[in-house]
Amino acid sequence: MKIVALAGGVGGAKLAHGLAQILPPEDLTIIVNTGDDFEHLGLYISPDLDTVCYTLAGLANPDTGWGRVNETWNAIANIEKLGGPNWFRLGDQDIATHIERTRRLKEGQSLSQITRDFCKAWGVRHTVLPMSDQPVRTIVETDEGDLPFQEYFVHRRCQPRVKGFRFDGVDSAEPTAGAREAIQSADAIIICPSNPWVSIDPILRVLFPNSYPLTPIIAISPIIGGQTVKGPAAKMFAELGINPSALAVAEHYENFLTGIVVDSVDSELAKQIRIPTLVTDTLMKSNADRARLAQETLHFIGNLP
Ligand code: FO1
Repeated sequence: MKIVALAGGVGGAKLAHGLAQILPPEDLTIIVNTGDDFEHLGLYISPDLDTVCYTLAGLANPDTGWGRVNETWNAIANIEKLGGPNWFRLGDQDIATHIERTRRLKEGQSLSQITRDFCKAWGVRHTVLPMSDQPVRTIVETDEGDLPFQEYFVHRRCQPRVKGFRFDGVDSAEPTAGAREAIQSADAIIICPSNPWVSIDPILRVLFPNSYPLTPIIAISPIIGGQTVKGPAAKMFAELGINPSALAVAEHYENFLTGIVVDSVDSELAKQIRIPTLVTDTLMKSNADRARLAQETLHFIGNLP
């Protein structure tokens, strides 16, 4: 079965890793959000792409989910000592990724080409693609004004109240060629348990600007028992006046979703969802959990009416 997975950062990367443990490289393409990308310290940072690649490569920091395992922090400590910005924690190994990516971008290479080369160097055999090679920038509209995503997420620790979202550049951003081809030949599209508002919506806007494909599209709810494992998705739903729940996730995607996977704690709520629903344990604490959830999701897709 050929699968396209749409992923944001940490939660998305975990399911992508589960799928990669099961599917051969030719059957899995992971299309990643780049709305969180930004320039910092003169470097081009692509947090979700790096999180997905590091996770697939077994290089991710298990404590944070982002950044590198066995990391050291000498560069950022010295930047701090010199009075530079230290709110975005770049580790020493991670900085090498950003320096080399920035160098190649300046040479005129595309983000997708660079990602392909980096994946090869890190031993990632499945295809990881940015959603677009053109810039899309997520802006969080808050009661304290419009904030670029990382400013809201990391610098302001998601504290400002959310009023809406904007994806600057989205109307002129083209999907990467590989993404287009993968979608055309996919048997199913899996929306990983990433934030619907800021991780998945930008990808959907780039890939499907006018209409959705007929391919089955299945989402895994990132909301479990009204809360998120990580990140501000539940807070965002609440601040936008929507009760955060797996039902709200199903309704968020209702125009095109074929099926949804929700956690066992939401089994009662699942009865209110009007599309095929798989109820199972969706918390991914170990590599085995990731593979099991991926396997169950593929089985669910295989048995869809
Ligand atoms: N998230 C944080 O909460 N604090 C950080 O200092 C931070 C640094 C960082 C460095 C590199 C990288 O690839 C990711 C990093 N993240 C950090 C995570 C990132 O901002 C978010 O997880 C994503 O943008 C949301 O998916």
